Amino acid sequence: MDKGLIGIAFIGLLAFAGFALYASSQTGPSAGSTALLANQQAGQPQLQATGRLREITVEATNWAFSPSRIVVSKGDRVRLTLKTVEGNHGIIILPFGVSLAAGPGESKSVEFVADKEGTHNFLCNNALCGQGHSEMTGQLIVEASGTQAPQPTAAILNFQNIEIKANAQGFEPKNIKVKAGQPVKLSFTADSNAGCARALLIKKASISLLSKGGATQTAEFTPEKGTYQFTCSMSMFKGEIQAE
Ligand SMILES: [Cu+2]
Repeated sequence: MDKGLIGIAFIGLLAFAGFALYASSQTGPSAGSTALLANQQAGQPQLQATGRLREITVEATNWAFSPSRIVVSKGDRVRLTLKTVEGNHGIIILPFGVSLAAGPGESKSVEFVADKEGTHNFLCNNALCGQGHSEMTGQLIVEASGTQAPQPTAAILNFQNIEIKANAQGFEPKNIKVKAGQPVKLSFTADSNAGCARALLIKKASISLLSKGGATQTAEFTPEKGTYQFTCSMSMFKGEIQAE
């Protein structure tokens, strides 16, 4: 009888040890140790950095980014950390697939390769941000690295000009038709009551325009056949450009 009990206890112990071993093999190393490339997350092929590693921390407060102007060179690998000092904030930089959100006292990081030259707006996209939300903007400037062939001038292209305006009711017009395959020059102007519609985002075309003080901002892109949704920074206001 005693022997039977010991046998049952032994089998139980074996089963438990086996389960513990299995469970630990499923957990693996901490997921936090692998930082995903933002470019990779967006489903694009992995990009090779040709420049330096730049570690940049942007502090978010109510309601500003510091620094609000970041300069890197084309080809740099950027390790960007969003550190929220107070409030709830986020940062999006559309051309590089960057989207981070952090609550009070939190830090979040992402890595990407700065492969697109130019001035790229960044914005807070956290819906919990609060009343100063539309003030939270900044610029990532990607400068040419070394000597490069000059870009062909856009003047020879035959642009389709479109215009979007923003006010407290959102965007106007909300439905725009263009020809696919022909470059579009988009002008965007927001009035002083536009709130979060001061930012116009077209994710599919990696465009983020910001109109402050009634200034007109422009962007150029060549649409493929399909629908290009545009939104404000919090996706409250929407519209679309149809390329046919
Ligand atoms: Cu914010």
